[in-house]
Amino acid sequence: MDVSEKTRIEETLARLKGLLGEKGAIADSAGMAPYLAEQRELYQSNARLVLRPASTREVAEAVKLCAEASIPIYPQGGNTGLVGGAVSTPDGVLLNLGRLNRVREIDPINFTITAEAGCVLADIQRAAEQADRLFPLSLGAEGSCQIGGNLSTNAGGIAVLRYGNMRELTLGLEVVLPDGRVWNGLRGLRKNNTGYDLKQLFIGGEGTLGIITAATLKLFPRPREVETAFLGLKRIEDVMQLFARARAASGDQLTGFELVPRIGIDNALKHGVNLRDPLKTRHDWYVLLEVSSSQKDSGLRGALEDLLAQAMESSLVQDGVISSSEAQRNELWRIRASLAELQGALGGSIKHDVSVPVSRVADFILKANAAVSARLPGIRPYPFGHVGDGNIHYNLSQPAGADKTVFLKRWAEFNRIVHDIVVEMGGSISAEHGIGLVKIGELEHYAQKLELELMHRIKTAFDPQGIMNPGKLLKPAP
Ligand code: FAD
Ligand code: 2HG
Ligand code: ZN
Repeated sequence: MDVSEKTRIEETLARLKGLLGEKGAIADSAGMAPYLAEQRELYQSNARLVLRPASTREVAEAVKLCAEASIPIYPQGGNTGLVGGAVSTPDGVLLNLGRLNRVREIDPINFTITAEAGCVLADIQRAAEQADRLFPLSLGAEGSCQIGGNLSTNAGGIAVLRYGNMRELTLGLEVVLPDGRVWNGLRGLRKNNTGYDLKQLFIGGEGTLGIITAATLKLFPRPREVETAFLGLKRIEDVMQLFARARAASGDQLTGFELVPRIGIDNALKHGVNLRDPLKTRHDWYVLLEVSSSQKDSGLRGALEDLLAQAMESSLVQDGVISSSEAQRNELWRIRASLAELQGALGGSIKHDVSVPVSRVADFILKANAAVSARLPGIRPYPFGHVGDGNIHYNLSQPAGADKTVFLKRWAEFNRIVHDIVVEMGGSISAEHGIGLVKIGELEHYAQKLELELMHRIKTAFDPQGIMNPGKLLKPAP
């Protein structure tokens, strides 16, 4: 770097501090540390400054200054992402959206909420509830992840089956582009056929095309009745047969259908706080099934009992419980939520957030289990998650007593085994967590050449300088 460039960067950093003030431009290492840590401890960020602007105008002006000095910008929400998407480098600034946290409008007749990107997901759920509406996105990190992060990763979670993922929940966006201009696409329209749907490029764009500052999101009628069951099954094939029956019988009332493996229950009972086995008998597989209705006295419980009685009669389901209180329901969901949090207790884990057509889920798990066990006897498959969407968190825990570092060195090898099976079944190597840094090589390996070419051309069209979250999702163009 020559002297004039160094001076230009120093001047820009000083102007950023002047623009954003003490609260909005953090330069000391203790203040920066929480933003520079990474969820899975796979990476350590670094940055010239952590920026915390408090308005769209401040984001736009900060981006404009960075663009003029070609300083890389790394957008960050709640920093709960699992693929290293919000990691920053020493030559850049990390731009955290946490202070843009206002709900701008709730329109109960249009069934929409317009909120800033830094709003925490759980706060948006609460704001909707106070207006007697439902914002349905729900996931384990909802107490800290932010709407901007949810949009940029196209987050999924436990209610996609009924309500769709973030892509389907979004009507409009406001975005600061990599040159500092603001695109106001905050429309609350269900129908709008005026050319390319630009918002979809930013949703799932992992912050590589611009910084989302606000969004208009869909709301739904609040459920008046919810019934939750925890069921024990013998075979993974039975799980998927049960799914088909439940969906056919319940239609849109089926809101959640989550897979829990026995290894997850054993681990939760050993390492979780105040968790109990919901069933008296042991089973290889469990399903957490939820149905809901926006009507009172909808006959939901009776219909669920009938479905389960028939499933037990035909030996599809071995045992089960339907929750009889909100407390019991929460306890069942706590077991499901603990799966991700507690897996680390089993040592090193290689994650695969994959999807296949729902009809191939059982086939996938059986084939992948056989393949990874043949490669490393004693490896502990830990498959769980949103199987009603065909999304399996096909995580692999190290063999008991094995060396964690040695196991994790085989990451790429196991990725290849599992992802080859996924792709052969017409599936996806990233169902809901995104590409970030972790899967960048895998995307290059599996994406069609034409897809990659089009993605690079989109990136260049929006961000010709390559300063917006560089090195994420796509490798920088040569
Ligand atoms: P961050 O981690 O801060 O950032 C994620 C990506 O978005 C980065 O690339 C970042 O640069 C970009 N970004 C963030 N904000 C903006 C913005 N305003 N504009 C542009 N780019 C931005 N994910 C699921 O989909 N389903 C689950 O069920 C689920 N469960 C989880 C459970 C646990 C316990 C944990 C730790 C994570 C889970 N996740 C899940 C992953 C994670 O919570 C989601 O990916 C979430 O959407 C990330 O939001 P965030 O605000 O933390 O984003
Ligand atoms: C979940 O569904 C999350 O619990 C986390 O998506 C998955 O940790 C994981 O692999
Ligand atoms: Zn998940």
